[in-house]
Order: sequence, then C-alpha cells, then structure tokens
Amino acid sequence: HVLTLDTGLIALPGLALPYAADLAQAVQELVHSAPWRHMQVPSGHRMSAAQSSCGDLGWISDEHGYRYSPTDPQSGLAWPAMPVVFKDLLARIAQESGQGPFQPDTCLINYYDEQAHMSLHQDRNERDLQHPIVSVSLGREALFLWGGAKRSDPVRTLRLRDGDVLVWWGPSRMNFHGVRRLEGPAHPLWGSGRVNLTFRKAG
Ligand code: MD3
Ligand code: FE
Repeated sequence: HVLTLDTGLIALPGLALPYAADLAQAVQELVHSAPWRHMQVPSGHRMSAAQSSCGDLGWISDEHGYRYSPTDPQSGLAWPAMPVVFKDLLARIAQESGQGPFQPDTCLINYYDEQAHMSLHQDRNERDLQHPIVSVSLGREALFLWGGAKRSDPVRTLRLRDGDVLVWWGPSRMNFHGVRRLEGPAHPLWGSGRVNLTFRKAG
C-alpha cells in the first residue's frame, strides 16, 4: 500500500521485501568491484557510514568537497553497472507509486553498522533537483530524522524498516534528513547492519 506522508513524500512499506535475497546478492557482488569505503568530508572527518555506488556516476567526497564522478577514485575505473534486480525493483516502485518512470544514473549504497549515523543534511549535488529520489531500506531498523527545508526546522523521527521504500520529490526533495542510529535486533539476511539504497538522477 501507499502512504502519503507529506507533499512530495510517499512511503511504500515493505515493498522491497520480495527482492531481498536478490538484492543481498547484488550488493555483495557490487562491493566486490567497488568496496565499501568511509569517505572523507571537506572538514577532514571520515563518515561513519560506509558507501559504494553503481551506475554511470557515483557520489564521492574528499577534501575538495562533494560531487558525482563517472569513476571510482579508489580504482580509477567506471562504477559497476546497475544490477538487474535494482532496475526490476525500481520498475515495481514506479508502478506502485505512480511517480515513475525513474531515470536514475546512479545508486548510492550506504552501510551502517552499530556505531554509524548520518548527520542532518540536504542532498543538493544532483544537477536537476526536480528529479525524485527513491530510497530503499534493507536489514536492521533505523531511526530516521526528517526535517524541513531549513536546518532549523523541527525534526520528526520515523522508523525505517526492512524493505521500506520512500519516494521524495517536490518540496520534500529538499528536506534536511539524517539517520540517528540503528535499532532493534539483527536481521537474518543482513546481520547487525543496515543497507540503504538511494536511486538518483544526478547528471
Ligand atoms: C530526502 N541516506 O544517502 S534514506 C543519503 O538511510 C541519505 O542512508 C539515508 O540520506 C540513509 O543521502 C536516508 C532517505 C532519504 C534519502 C535521500 C533523500 C531521504 C531523502 C534525499 C532528499 C530528501
Ligand atoms: Fe541524504
């Protein structure tokens, strides 16, 4: 079912669950080619969530700033292609949400362990901010922080569970957001961590 949470934000709880086994295998293969890494942010800190990317572009961060790159700076090679199961899932999300077809040229893959979090931020490195962002939560539950268009706006908390899909566009696309911490028990397939996929059209 589809829940409208705000203008430009819908949730599709558990929609990715039937894809879990194939997604787990695809992520495992992806991180074989483009291993998990903790990017450095311009302030010099290392992000606590580990990341990888696939598609024509990948999100990177270093001492010079945040941007999208056609190559993985760690290998100098193109990012791995978007796995078929990612595209299949995205087609299902488009069908169910009525917001597609999505034309992502990248999927950023975040991995959270027990200690990881993601500070409140906006996503604005994409060339055209009109394109929706689709996020897919896999594995352990997370306490998600969901603010407004200004950093100072009040922040709500939302529990993101295994298989939950969110589609963000319009005014919600610019909401500040973050991940406070993981919650709940380990997951039979994903273990004590959590994986989040965000599909974007960045270029
Ligand atoms: C709202 N990821 O990768 S998913 C990120 O759980 C990111 O890993 C979090 O924030 C995670 O940038 C949150 C939900 C999400 C993702 C992207 C958004 C919400 C968003 C982009 C714009 C607005
Ligand atoms: Fe984000």
